[in-house]
Amino acid sequence: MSLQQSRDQLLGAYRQMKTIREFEERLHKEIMTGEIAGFTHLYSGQEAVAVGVCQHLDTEDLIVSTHRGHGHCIAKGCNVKGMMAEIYGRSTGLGKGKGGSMHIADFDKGMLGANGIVGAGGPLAVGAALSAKLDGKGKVGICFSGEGSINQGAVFEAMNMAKVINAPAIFIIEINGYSEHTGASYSVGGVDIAKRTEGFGLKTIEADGCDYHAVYDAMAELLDYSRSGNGPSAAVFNTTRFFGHYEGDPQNYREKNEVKDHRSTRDCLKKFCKDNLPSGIVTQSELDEIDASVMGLIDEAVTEARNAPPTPMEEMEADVYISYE
Ligand SMILES: Cc1ncc(C[n+]2csc(CCOP(=O)(O)OP(=O)(O)O)c2C)c(N)n1
Repeated sequence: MSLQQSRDQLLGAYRQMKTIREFEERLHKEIMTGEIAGFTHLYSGQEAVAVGVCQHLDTEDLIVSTHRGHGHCIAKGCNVKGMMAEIYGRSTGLGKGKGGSMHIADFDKGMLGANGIVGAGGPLAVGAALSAKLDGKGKVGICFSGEGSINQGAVFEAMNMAKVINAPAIFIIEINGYSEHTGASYSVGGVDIAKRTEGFGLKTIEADGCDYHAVYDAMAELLDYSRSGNGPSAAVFNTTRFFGHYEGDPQNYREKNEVKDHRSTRDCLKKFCKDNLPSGIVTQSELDEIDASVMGLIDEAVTEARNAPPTPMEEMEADVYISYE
């Protein structure tokens, strides 16, 4: 039995997941046009994790993301048009077009940043958790990361430090099966990631990352634990990614029909509909309305980004360097 959620909560969660999906599906097409510079890593397929986690958070809870960060940004409330403009390198972007896909951040929303360095989020999240602990308002610092990051020393140190200082840090590990092009069964020694996090003394829950309700329920328990002064915790979610590691990845390392099969059997949006339509708590026409409004938003985001001015050369260095004198 899943935790009960109101109709508004469920519709809100569906809207977020659908927004992430359409943002990514559209970007996949737009990148082919050659108009977008830089590397992009799409999150499509993993939406239930970002949304199931962030549905519990407010702007004072801080999250740290990865190179595959669009889903975390949207779920945490970042402005979708500002994100699209950022990816297009426009002056209207959330980082004035200087960071691109892998450096989207919005401190006002408690989104401390995507990050191109695998594993770098761990120490940042512990810092966020320490500041939350000192503030004493029951807030948390959350580190999203893939199973590749779990082999990084910085993440081990972060987990250890979080436990030693009893900080409300929560490590979310999204197992999408691969680190770049290497299967998790090869790259993760011992394979059982939950045992690793438990080894650091973190309360750990494993759940299906393609099931919004499973993620939401697991997070309710972990947040209750970490917000109440019990220290750090971890969630290990099995999920899948629908695109390559980066846009342009030929994906020769995947089974021929793997993505097609996952799109038909492990799609978190389909699962959400299957779980919530039969009871009538949400209706197909409500979901259709959301679909239409999301498509409209993404269309506008792309058109506005395309038409926005690029960041002028003379502003390129502004906000990049800081003087401590
Ligand atoms: C410290 C560091 N080492 C290597 C890389 C190159 N790299 C970029 S993404 C990636 C794989 C990360 O895999 P995972 O953490 O599972 O995240 P996913 O891509 O599956 O979301 C690697 C090795 C990097 N960016 N930073």
